[in-house]
Order: sequence, then structure tokens, then C-alpha cells
Amino acid sequence: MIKLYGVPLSPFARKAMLALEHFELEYENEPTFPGDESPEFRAISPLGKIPILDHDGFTVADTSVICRYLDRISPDKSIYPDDPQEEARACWLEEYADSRLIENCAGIFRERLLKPKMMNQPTDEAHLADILDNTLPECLKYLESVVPETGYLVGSNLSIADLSIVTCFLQAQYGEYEVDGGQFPRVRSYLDRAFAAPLVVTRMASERANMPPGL
Ligand SMILES: N[C@@H](CCC(=O)N[C@@H](CS)C(=O)NCC(=O)O)C(=O)O
Repeated sequence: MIKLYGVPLSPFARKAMLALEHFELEYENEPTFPGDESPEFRAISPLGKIPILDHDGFTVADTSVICRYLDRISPDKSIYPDDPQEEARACWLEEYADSRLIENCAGIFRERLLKPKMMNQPTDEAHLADILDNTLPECLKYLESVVPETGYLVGSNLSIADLSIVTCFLQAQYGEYEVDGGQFPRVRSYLDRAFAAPLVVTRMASERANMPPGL
């Protein structure tokens, strides 16, 4: 049995869920918030982060490791390109998404949704403006230079790059953020394609159906 510890509104949990669903692996979600202090969770999450994968009692942390593991146990629909350079590009885009892009996309989510609607905290307007005016456009400028006009991000199949990048923009979408197609036409058209894919439509429908109260 496969169990994923995490909450669907966490972008990293979403990335792992998209991978599980891509591989058509049945799993249970064990709702667990970041920083959960229970000894059971801390024993399987040394950094206290979500998500954690449990496969028949074998546990592993970190979505890059989780996705690689899932790929190894379901080799038929690999999300790692065969070509070494394509694989390196896909893994680089994963790293870029997991570090720089998510900071920005999760920042929008936190400032526009999480803080005012769930945490009873005021939005840090200066931080939000810096993301919207400076740091996110910088990311988009870079992405515009690497996103192809058609198809997937790397090679001819869905890859870890797509799961990672799409995950970030879905997080920003919750904060009512849309990439401007006039400024960043390739990224916009890529996201339109990606958001229409059944894998993503189904994941988002499930997230929206299970939104915490107040959101
Ligand atoms: N590199 C990790 C990042 C996971 C991560 O940062 N998860 C967030 C929730 S989206 C978390 O648990 N944050 C709590 C913390 O950093 O202490 C991965 O890919 O799984």
C-alpha cells in the first residue's frame, strides 16, 4: 500500500500526487501539515517537511527522491527522458521550480490567501508587490527563453520538468495570479496546454472539492 503524508494544498505534496496519479498508482493521503510535531511523523520526516511517501512501510522524503522512486517502480511511463542531455534539462527545470519559482508562486498564495483567509494575518503588501513586480517576472523571463512553442517542456513526453513547473503555477493560481500572455506568450500558451491535461484537471478538481473551510 502507498500512503502520502501531506496536505493537497502544499505544492510539494501536489507534485508527488501528480506523479502518483500519472503512474496510476493507488494511494491514500494521510493529511499532515508541515512542522507536524508527532513523534511518528518526525521519525519519517527528519526535516519536518511534507510530503513523505510510505510504500509498504518503506518511507522516503523529498519530492525529487519520491518521484525518482515512483518512476523506478513504474518504468512504463517514465518521467525521465532517455537522452542524457534531455534528462539533465528536465532535472534542472525541476530544481529551478523547486527552489526559485516556488518561492514566488507560494509567496503569492501565502500573501493573498493563506495569511488573510486562514491565519488571520495581514498581507505583507510590500513583499507581494516585490514578487509581482520584480522577482516573478524575472523567473518568467527565464522560462520564456526555455519553454517550447508546442508540446512538453523537454522532449516529446511529460517529464518531471512539467510536473514541477505546473505545480508552482497552480499554487499561484490559487492566489488569483495569471501569467500575462502579452508579455510571456510561450509560458502562457504552455500553461494553457498543461492546465487542460486530464491529469491536471482531475488533480485540481479534487483539490477544489476538498478545500479547507474559509478558502
Ligand atoms: N525539497 C522538499 C521541499 C518540501 C517542502 O518544503 N515542503 C513544505 C510544504 S510545501 C514544508 O514542509 N515546509 C515546512 C518547513 O520547511 O519546515 C521536497 O521536494 O519535498
